[in-house]
Amino acid sequence: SSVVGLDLGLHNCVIAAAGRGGVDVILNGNSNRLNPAMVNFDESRKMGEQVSGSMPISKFKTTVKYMKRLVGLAFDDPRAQKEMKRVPFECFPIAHTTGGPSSIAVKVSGNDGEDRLIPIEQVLGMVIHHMGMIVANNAAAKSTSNTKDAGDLFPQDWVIAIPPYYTDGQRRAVLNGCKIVGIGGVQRLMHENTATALAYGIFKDIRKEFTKENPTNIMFIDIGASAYTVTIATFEPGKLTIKSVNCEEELGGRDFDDVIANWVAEKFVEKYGKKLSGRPQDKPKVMLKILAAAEKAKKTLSPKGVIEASINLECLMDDLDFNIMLKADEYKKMCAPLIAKLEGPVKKTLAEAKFTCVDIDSVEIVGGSTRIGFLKERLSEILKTPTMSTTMNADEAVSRGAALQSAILSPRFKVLPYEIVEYLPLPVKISWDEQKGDSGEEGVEVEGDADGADMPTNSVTMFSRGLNYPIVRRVTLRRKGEFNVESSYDASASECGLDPNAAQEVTNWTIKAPAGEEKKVRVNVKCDIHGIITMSSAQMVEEIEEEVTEENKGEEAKAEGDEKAPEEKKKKVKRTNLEYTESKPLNWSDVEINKFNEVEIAMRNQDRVVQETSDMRNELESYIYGMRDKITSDSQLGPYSTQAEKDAFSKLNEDTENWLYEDGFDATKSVYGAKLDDLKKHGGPVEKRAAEAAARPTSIAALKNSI
Ligand code: ATP
Ligand code: K
Ligand code: MG
Repeated sequence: SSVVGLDLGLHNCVIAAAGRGGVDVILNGNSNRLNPAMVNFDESRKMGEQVSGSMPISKFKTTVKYMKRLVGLAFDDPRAQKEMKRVPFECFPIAHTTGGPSSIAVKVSGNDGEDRLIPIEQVLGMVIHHMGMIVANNAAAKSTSNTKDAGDLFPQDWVIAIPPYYTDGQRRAVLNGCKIVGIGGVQRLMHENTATALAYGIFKDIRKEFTKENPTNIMFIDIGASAYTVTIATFEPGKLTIKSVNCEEELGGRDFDDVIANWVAEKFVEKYGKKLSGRPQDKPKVMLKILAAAEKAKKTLSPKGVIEASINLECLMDDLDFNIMLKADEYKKMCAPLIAKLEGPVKKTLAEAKFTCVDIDSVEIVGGSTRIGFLKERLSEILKTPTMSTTMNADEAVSRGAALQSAILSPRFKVLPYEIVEYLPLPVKISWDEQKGDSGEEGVEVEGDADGADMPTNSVTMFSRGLNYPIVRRVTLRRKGEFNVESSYDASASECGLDPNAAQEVTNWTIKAPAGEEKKVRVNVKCDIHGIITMSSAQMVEEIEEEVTEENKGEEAKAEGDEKAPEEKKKKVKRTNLEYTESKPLNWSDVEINKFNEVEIAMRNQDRVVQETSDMRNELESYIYGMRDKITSDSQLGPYSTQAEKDAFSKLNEDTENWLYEDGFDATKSVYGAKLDDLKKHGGPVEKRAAEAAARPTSIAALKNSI
């Protein structure tokens, strides 16, 4: 199927496809649903579950992860700096041709031997593309026509789930990552929590489980690898409304791993202190080994009733082994500061929805870390409800919901209409150059219910927290010549841990009004379907006393916004679109995106060469093994060649086998192909004779039957 939804997790990516039979999570080549969000840039590129076993530890310098928390941030951003401390590979600043703050990049070595920086968005894009290939390969394997190339089955319509806390810059970064790898069909960046709500509601809606009189209120709780999200959604027939959502970006599975890992490191030092050549904390590989063991112990301790977990680390450091028991109650005690973070978002979300616990019909939990027993217990306490409901599959809900949204939006699908009322988490302010004449109502008019009451005259909170989107709003200014309008986050966004003054979050538009007399200019700003703030249009509005012609009417209807045409008799409103340019720090230009795309295509070709070489090598190897005994065996090829032929074939077969493990270990595809052809020159004719002989008795039997 070509309509997909992607859960782009910090640790795990899950992809679901919409088809005639409903929505299915697509299994990767190893028949698993969860795909590690990692790319290894060693000799050849490996992605998702190809980065397996101990590779993330043994090759930590070339294994890139945590893209979700690095894209769209300036290198110097405190959030980025914090995240970079968590990753064992090196990050570099990468400049933009337009100047401004640098983005984040990683270094990879190309097959030309040159090192180059690639932006972290591109690495995110690689994972997204890899997920698309899982769907394509799956479809190719199922396809009955064997002419289908997996590439032709690459998904066309995408909905990609993102955290609601993502800023404008982070949202743009995901789309840029997609563009770099050549994915154009992103219909929507959808909030993960909204995807979960849709996955929960749509089938119940079809079964008519919701009523208009008595809407159903559900609280969704997602605890993943990095973040904790609390949402309240209300369901009525044909419609879901996000009432409120709050996130704690610093609470997820990895924080529990850290707690255990730090404890292990301390105990290790306690035991071996003087013998150690340094602190385990300062050795990435040692810490990564401890972290892997910590995650394992954490999972062991999740179910209620388990009292301890053993942690066994062989040759951890300086050839010393380390084995220790972690008691469940001690673990819980160590996690107290993390557990304490659960309450805030629940309270805030209830308050914003104007609900109390009793209004909530059910609490649904998703995300890998909701398996931690004491988190469920604490949530039950906070919510005064004995059970957390697990109606949905904890790992699949987000991808399924995204695939459903993709089907709703896709022209390729006929789905019953379903309304989703979104909730914009971060309030957006629009401001403009001050200019003489801005005083009072005449200079500035803000339409819609934008909240401009107690704002300075040159700015307004245009998109407030909780607004549904996509939506267009506008401000009307009197202007001549060039002027600037800016979007940025409102000061109250700092409550969500965001620096509203961060340069990278500001989008600037330069609008070109005609010189001369001041004119009324309508600046239409859009919060688009992805939650990205863009300029919809800037229009000069003139009142002209003129007959209204049919042609003019058409123009009128095309104008954007939700305004009604002013009803003035014989006065015609003329709107002229003005030119404008947009500038946004960290947003790559088309030229830059094309340049990265070229690098991407080269890497992909290189991957293909590596794959085809390994396939050819395998083919040669299995031919050699297949023939080894067959050549001489009396029950197989033996009777169909002379002794001289047998000797020659056997010798070449043996020589090729030896070559394969010595000089031929690293050969090219064409060399392997040539070796295979040489062998087949011997094997082919013999096999043909054998096949003819095998066919003879049946032909005679068939002949007899037909007489
Ligand atoms: P995020 O939503 O924060 O971006 P994600 O979607 O990648 O992250 P999930 O796939 O929902 O995260 O969950 C992964 C996390 O769940 C990991 O930290 C993992 O250790 C944890 N996890 C998985 N199974 C268990 C378990 N049985 N007990 C405790 N934790 C678990
Ligand atoms: K996930
Ligand atoms: Mg998740």
